[in-house]
Amino acid sequence: MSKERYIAAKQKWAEKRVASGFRPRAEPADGRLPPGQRLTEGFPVLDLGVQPEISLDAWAVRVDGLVEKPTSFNWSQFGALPQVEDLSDFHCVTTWSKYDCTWGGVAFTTLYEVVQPKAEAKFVYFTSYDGYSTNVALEHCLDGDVLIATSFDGAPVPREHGGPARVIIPKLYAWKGAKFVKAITFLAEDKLGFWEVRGYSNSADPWKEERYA
Ligand SMILES: Nc1nc2c(c(=O)[nH]1)N[C@H]1C(S)=C(S)[C@@H](COP(=O)(O)O)O[C@H]1N2
Ligand SMILES: [Mo]
Repeated sequence: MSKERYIAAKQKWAEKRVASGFRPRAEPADGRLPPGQRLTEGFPVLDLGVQPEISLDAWAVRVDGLVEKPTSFNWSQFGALPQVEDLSDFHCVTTWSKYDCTWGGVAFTTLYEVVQPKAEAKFVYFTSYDGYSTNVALEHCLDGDVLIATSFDGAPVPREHGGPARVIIPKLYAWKGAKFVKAITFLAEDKLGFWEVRGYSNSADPWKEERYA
């Protein structure tokens, strides 16, 4: 499917499900699987039809916006930051969930400490090398399990899953985690990202089944 048709189809899906009276379910399917999700053993790939190839030499992530110290990290600078690992479950809005993903990389809170956001900063806008974007309230980014991941299950994040580096926000639907991340921008006002302007929820809490806006 072409990129435009895929995007249009996914947007239409959100619109149709809203029009047909989709209502969030209150109760999780079990203690671990959020409502309306089913478990997958594999690891599906969701992208816009482009998997940008970024060599580690050319790679950088910029952290900017309302911060005291805007900083751009190249690959070796990023690798020199404190590294953490986190085990989490992964929930995609298209109803699949994957348990027990081990992500390694730099905690969002580490970048936060380096760039020193100003008091007005309340939202974060992520931009990716494939043109993708997504937005998250700062308070959700400050959870200890939010990472800019460079490894998955002990190996470099494969290109199709967003390498060299991708954002992981386990408590939100996975579209809030930008693959191929290129810039992280602190904002005073919220600014909707790629899927958020196309009918997907801004808050994206899988436990409240916040799929659509
Ligand atoms: N840059 C970028 N990040 C992205 C996407 C994308 O198309 N481009 N898709 C999002 C969606 S909808 C999901 S479900 C997850 C999928 O991650 P995966 O391909 O590793 O399963 O990445 C999210 N981050
Ligand atoms: Mo998704």
